[in-house]
Amino acid sequence: MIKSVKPGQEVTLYGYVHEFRDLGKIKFIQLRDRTGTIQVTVKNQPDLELNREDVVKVKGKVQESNIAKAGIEVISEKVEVLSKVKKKLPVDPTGVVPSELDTRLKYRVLDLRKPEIRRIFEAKSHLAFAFRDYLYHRGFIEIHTSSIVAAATEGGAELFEVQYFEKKAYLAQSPQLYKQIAVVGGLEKVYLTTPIFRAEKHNTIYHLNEAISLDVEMAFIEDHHDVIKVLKDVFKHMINYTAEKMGMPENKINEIKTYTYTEAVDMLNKHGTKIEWGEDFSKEHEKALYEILKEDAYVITDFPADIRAFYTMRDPEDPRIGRSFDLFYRGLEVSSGAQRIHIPEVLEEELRKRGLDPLDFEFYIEAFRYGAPPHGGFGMGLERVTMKFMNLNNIREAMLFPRDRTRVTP
Ligand code: AMO
Repeated sequence: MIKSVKPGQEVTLYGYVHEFRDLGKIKFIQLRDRTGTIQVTVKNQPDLELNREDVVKVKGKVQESNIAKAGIEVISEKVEVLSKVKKKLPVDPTGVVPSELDTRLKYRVLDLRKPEIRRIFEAKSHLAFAFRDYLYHRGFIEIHTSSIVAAATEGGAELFEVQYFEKKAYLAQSPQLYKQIAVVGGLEKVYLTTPIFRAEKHNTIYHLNEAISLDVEMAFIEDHHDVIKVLKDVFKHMINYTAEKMGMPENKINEIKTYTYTEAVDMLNKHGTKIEWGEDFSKEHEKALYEILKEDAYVITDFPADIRAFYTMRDPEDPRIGRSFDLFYRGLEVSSGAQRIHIPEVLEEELRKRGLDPLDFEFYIEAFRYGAPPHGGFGMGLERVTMKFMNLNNIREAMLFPRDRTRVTP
């Protein structure tokens, strides 16, 4: 790796030709790998001809240098060409000439060669690792559930249909039903990092048609506040760990406060953004709330039950309210969750209320007929968190190969 070489070492380095200067007898390569660039001075290969982004193997000795930017250079014994660039580069991998997002995504293979683009995926890797690491060390079990499912969980309109032999099936919008069954089955505390699929037709900067969901589900809770505590702790750990690793201490967060939906509605109305109790937050409401609170992260709880998914438990004291919550990060909803209904008859009733047929959910409802602990959990969108952590303008930036209405390749 280029970053770790020291003067005096004999090295073999692999990388891309970032720049090539040919002065006849002497040639200079700026050799680049993902850790940095180094100057290579070539004095013994007069025929060597290179272009930007050719891939080479360099053997040589590292020495201090007055002219090289990094203060060291490699005096080459041999440069071996491993791959030649075959076409004009459609995206400038140095980023000096900017490209549109569409073009960059089409040529992601070149786009990724820019350090600032690679950093997005380094941050995403740290965020996902911190999520897993935190839960693993607290007795949660990582589970894996199928992406091919028979029923909708988050509203019927946003499903991708698949032909599953003679039957119709769907791509999972969420591992919701299965993480619940796993917990009720006795795994008690589980987490997943899994693709979710949403056939949302609209193109927005916050929606992907395939995203990565970080899911948690846990049994034997008193109410949703037990889950909110885990959500806050794991989220803080994800952000603070990643801030440390990425050298972005300004991103660290401390306390995450909780407000009820009713408090949020009051705050919005008081500050001139009209909203009726019972309405779901629009993007404008979310933006206005962020401007009022001016906090990087906060949790809103106790949404009206009717605007939440069918599996949300109602508050026994005020059934208009669902034991539910959302986490907002830099003004964007990044996670949502709830205490779940664990009484089969109540589940059936909530399904019917929403015009859904309990028969379609029989395998799920059945799981609650053999003793089911009170339980709850949440799902968190990894790309949304990455997007806000890295201050990106579009969620597509946070997905290596994003799927949207018009994009299924690369
Ligand atoms: P929900 O539908 O709110 O809840 O999704 C949870 C989180 O997943 C992310 N997300 C998305 N990210 C990018 N593009 C999308 N199209 C997209 N859809 C969702 C968001 C969102 O907050 N089963 C419940 C979770 C639970 O209760 O455990 C669920 O799926 O960050």
